Amino acid sequence: MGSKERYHWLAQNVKVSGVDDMVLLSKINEDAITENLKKRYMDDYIFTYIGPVLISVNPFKQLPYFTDREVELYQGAAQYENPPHIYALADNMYRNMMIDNENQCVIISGESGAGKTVAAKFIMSYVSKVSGGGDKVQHVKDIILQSNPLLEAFGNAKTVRNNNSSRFGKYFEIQFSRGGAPDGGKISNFLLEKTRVVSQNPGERSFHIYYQVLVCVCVCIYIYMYMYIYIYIYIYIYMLGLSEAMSVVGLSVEEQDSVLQLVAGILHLGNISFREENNYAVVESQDFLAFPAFLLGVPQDGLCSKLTSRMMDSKWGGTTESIAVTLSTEQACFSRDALSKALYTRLFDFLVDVTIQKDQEEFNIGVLDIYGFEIFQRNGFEQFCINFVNEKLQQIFIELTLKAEQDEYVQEGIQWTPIEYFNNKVVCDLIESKLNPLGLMSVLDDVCATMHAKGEGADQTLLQKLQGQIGSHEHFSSWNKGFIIHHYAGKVSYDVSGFCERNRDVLFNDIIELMQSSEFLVQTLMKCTPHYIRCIKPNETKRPRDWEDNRARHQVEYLGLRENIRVRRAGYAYRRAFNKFLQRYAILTKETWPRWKGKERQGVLHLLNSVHMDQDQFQLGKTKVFIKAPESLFLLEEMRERKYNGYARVIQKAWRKHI
Ligand code: AOV
Ligand code: MG
Repeated sequence: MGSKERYHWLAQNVKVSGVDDMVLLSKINEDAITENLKKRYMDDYIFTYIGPVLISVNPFKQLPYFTDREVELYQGAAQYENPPHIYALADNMYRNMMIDNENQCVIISGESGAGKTVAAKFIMSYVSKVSGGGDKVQHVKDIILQSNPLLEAFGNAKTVRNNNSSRFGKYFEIQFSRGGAPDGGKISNFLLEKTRVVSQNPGERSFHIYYQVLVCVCVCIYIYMYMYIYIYIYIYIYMLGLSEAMSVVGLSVEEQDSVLQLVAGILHLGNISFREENNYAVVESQDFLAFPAFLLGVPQDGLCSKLTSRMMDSKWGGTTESIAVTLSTEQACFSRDALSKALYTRLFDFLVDVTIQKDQEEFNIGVLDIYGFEIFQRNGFEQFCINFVNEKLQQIFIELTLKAEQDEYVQEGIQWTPIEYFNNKVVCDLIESKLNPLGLMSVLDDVCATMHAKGEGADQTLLQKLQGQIGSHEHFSSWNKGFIIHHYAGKVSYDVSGFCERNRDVLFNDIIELMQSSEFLVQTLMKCTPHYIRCIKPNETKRPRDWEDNRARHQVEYLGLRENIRVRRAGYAYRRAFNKFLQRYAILTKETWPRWKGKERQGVLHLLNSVHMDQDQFQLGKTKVFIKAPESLFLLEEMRERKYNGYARVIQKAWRKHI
């Protein structure tokens, strides 16, 4: 679409509703920000900018502006040309990657049900629509898009806050060739909420795949009863499109069969119950044992003894022997659940391990979509882990935007009035510190290492130790069932019961994984040019056009939007190293084209003076040029384009004469 058509389209379709970029608000306080978002939301504009940061409010309904027409509209367009849109952000990432040869990533944050996963899908579909073609590329695109429904079936579930809630964190990397065609990809998942396999809070459900298989089993039984035909489970799943998704990511028909058989096996494991006989656990009904044993492909008696006994080393004289120790009913239930969780986690890891990774990486775009901050009536160990990951993400946002931005001004010697903001590092330290004073995780690990986690009172000991060691911390307090953490997003009361047992269960896997992944987060994210989408959930009813002012304002507060706007407004929208800036705009003056011969800093100054940029619009730091308003930069871009077009015409003319 040319700029004329674009203008025409916009004039017809866009009505002014609040401000597009909240940097332009006349008053910067939480009320004004919330009011602006509300005004736009009520007019069906869910996207708003704070400079390069995109704010997205969940509309809870399909909006008409995600068609191919918009894909075309936003492709290659400058940010100010069109209304704010997630496609503009996606396009910006793709173009930055191509022009600056830098990896890009987008961090999507917001509480549970705010629209993170939907946003991640929009980004992936946009990038796949605007990037190159060809058979191999199409295959990679198919995998990228089809992995979504597959992972959602196995990793998402209905919770009180979101009917399709992600119960795992995901970092999706799309790899590109130098020409910009996607030719590889990689998914890293972390901290699947595996306890959901065996227990759920009231009003919640297990992973979607369970119910899909259950319905399928019912269909099979029905068909079997009427003796029409014997039917495989996956035929029903095929109807759901899951089979196609599995095929695209490279699973053979046999593997698909095994995956579903395993899910059914885990499902049936849950039916095994125990009763007590002479103080020991025995399986209540052998009937319930046979089918899961068959589905999991293990002998029935083997499964039975695995569930009701445990091998222990015992020393006799000088030798060590392994003997089977019979379990109590409580222990047997625990081992049954542990088996279900372990099987499910492995299955999930297997599915996530979609390897279309290239040997040699050129460029990539990463999308981070995790489970959002959550506060339930009862908050257990799972919520604690989830909220901690969110706390870390907020920390990354602060590090990379508010702090880094201000640090850079200081480093570059730019004149600047610092802006106050709440740095949640203090809350992260409260949880993860390994030094004095020890953080909550270390205290928890200590208690688990020294006490039998399921033993009476381990959780109470934990609570006492926490009170003793971190009780005076300003973001910590206790209540009769546990402790309260004052997170960046609000106070959450955690019920301490089950903490030790669950921590132990995941201690050597998930927590280490979590710690590594949060390091990995930080490190991977630091290496690329980050972009941010801050999602806001406007209500708890999940209904469209329902705006709860207090909820929205609370999110505006804790996401730090006010500080974000203030830093942005006082600061410089654009910064580039002198050499990169010179390279890009060299064509604008004959002294800089094709190459400036003097010092780079002088070259930049010469260039900016030649185009008559206002003195108060820019500052030169030690290594970089800082430009205040995006409009000044757009002006430079336009001049550059005109020059190039002019040259192209001259060359064409000369060429025609020549032939
Ligand atoms: P989340 O990822 O942020 O929650 P989702 O992306 O799953 O939230 O969004 C929740 C629901 O809101 C979706 O299933 C859609 O019904 C609706 N929704 C969100 N964004 C849009 C949109 N742009 N257009 C239309 N409907 C939308 V969680 O994974 O629970 O943290 O853990
Ligand atoms: Mg999600």
